[in-house]
Amino acid sequence: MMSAANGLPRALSGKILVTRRLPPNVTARLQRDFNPTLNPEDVLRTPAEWLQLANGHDAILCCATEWMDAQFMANLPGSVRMIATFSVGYEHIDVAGATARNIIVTHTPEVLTDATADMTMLCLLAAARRAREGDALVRTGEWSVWTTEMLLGVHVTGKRLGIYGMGRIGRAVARRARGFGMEIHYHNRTRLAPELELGAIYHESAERLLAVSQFLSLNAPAAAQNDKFLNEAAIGRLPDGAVVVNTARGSLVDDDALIAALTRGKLAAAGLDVFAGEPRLDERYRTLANVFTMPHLGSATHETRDAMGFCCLDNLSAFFAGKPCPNALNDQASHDQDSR
Ligand code: 8YV
Repeated sequence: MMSAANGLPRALSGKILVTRRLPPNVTARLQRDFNPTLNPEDVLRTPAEWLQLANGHDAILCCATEWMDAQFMANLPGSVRMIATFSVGYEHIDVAGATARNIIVTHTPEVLTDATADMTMLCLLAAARRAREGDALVRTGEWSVWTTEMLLGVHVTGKRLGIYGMGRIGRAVARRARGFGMEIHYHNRTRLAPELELGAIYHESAERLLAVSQFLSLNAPAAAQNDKFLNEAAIGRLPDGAVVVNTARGSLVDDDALIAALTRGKLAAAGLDVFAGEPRLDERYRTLANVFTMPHLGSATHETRDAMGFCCLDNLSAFFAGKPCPNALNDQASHDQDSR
């Protein structure tokens, strides 16, 4: 393709529709290198509104808050040739539909691995050590005396941690948990090579993993096969008094089953950073003392959010330069647990 005055291929003008407000450093580079339509007020819009706004744009830079299903893809204006999502998860995008229309879709793997694994450990420790109740005791002024029995939690050192989904984030959780003296078990579609497994114990079936998991961390993507993975039967297989952590997606959990198990004491506690239908969530989570909650903050550090934005921009730059996008999803239709 011939280059136009701005250095972009002639057929493309670098017009990017940006659906959410992004970190200042990312926005500055967007404005320097492209011709973006920004959303400085961070207005949430309907798919129909985004479709209308997309007219005349070459690319869309979106977040996991924008649902782009088959109908959305079918109705996207012909000008749109690429979608870069500011997330590692991409269940909100019909990648097959995009591929059918020759639209490239990219995501942001790797850059949020450490932050999300940190959040997993935060949720694990907070749930095990009753951080929610302890914090409330201090803040409400109800802490009047120290006793040997107050708010006793679940001991972490020496316990078995089952990791469901041993992709990048699952492995980063394993690295951290080893430092806490935990024994690592995992289930994945395929067994990892020894240099990635690092002594973690592989279970060919999720059922076997559940049976040994005194702690269970969900680190698999929101693929159809993982929908409500943690249901009544799965919870029934966990050892009594287990602690469950979810920093992946709310859709992996059957809320009724989890809440019932936490209420009747089958499970000791849960640490949840993600919820089905968030930011709405099952109201019972708000009042259960043994649930530690966070509002989907897994990747929420300054450094990580900048890196996620720059990852999107690197993919956009490659696309506009006519080069392969480093994090394209289109040719990886069989992504599963390993993709996070
Ligand atoms: C993001 C996430 O913050 O990247 C993901 O898949 O779940 C989060 O860490 C969020 O989705 C941003 O779009």
